[in-house]
Amino acid sequence: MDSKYLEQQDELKTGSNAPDNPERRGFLTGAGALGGAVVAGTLIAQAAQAQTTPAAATMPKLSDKAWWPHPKWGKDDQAGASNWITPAKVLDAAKWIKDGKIYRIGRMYEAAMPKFGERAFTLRIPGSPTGGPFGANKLIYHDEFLATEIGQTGTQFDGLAHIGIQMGKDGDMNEMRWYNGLTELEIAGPYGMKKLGIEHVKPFFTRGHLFDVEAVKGASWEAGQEIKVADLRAAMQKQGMNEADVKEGDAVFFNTGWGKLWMKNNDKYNNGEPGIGLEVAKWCVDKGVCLTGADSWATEVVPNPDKDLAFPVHGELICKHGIFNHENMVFESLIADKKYQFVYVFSPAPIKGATGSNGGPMAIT
Ligand code: UVW
Repeated sequence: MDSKYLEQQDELKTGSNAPDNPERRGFLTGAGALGGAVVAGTLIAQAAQAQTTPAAATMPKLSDKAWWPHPKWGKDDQAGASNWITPAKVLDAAKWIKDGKIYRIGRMYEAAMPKFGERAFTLRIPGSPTGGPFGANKLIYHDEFLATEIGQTGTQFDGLAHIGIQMGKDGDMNEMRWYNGLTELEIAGPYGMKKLGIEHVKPFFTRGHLFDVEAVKGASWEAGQEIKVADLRAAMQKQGMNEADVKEGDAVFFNTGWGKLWMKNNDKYNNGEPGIGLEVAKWCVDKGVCLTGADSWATEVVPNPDKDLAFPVHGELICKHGIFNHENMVFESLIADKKYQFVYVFSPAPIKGATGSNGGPMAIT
């Protein structure tokens, strides 16, 4: 796949790709005064800076950076890089199953887990039990009621309606652009997204490659540290992998060590993270991967080393290229067994109009 849009990054340094959600702005407000430090509550100075409305003259224009129609999947596509998962791809991936071992690479969901901003995870079991007894056999049962951002808490799969880019003037819904150039007015609906909902994403059964950059460094990476392509190459060398092994439609995962903070130091976990930047994003686009994932809450480096940018990898991969992202993953068992290549299996919950999915991703070796 071509990467011409990634090469236009200089034009994007206007900050207009920063989210303009007032609630999210609340998390960012005030961070600028702290000189780049990341403070409790996910206040990110760099992101706050990127919130600044750029001068009109420097705003990106629709005409010079249109990423649509998608060059491979076409203007009407809503499935993005899940289109890579063809029967041939599945058969090829299946060749990597040798010992039949299944690894859980998603985390347990619980109310106390780290969450971005004000997101919530609230589980209630109505009644004790919820109902019954029924019939002569006296059957009883429990239900559950869950209130959460279903695709944005815990181990989360980012769909194509999750990330867009404000083009032109802030607040102009005709210039809030999503995958395939769809506008906010075209996709948004009060009872679910009218387009780009998670139900359009095809189930994944594909080759997965894990880059244990924590092992390369010999220690956990720190917030704000960017994983570069050179680090991936060092991981491949250490793990006995070849760059040519990463093929179109494969999934790539990054282990940074940040996941060790999960439920141990949630404040630190939430306040920035190490991760990939635009250089590795370009590598992913060039490789034609279907998905990225990491042991962190965004996969990408936060704050971004370029203080003008906020979550630029999300914008590049999800919005512009339809490449999915899986966050808050856990790779410890794979690493303990030195299993760096496996079959990644995940089917997003097909909730009509949802922007993401929770669930239980697997690695099969
Ligand atoms: C954002 O929504 C910016 O991040 P995430 O996809 O990590 O939830």
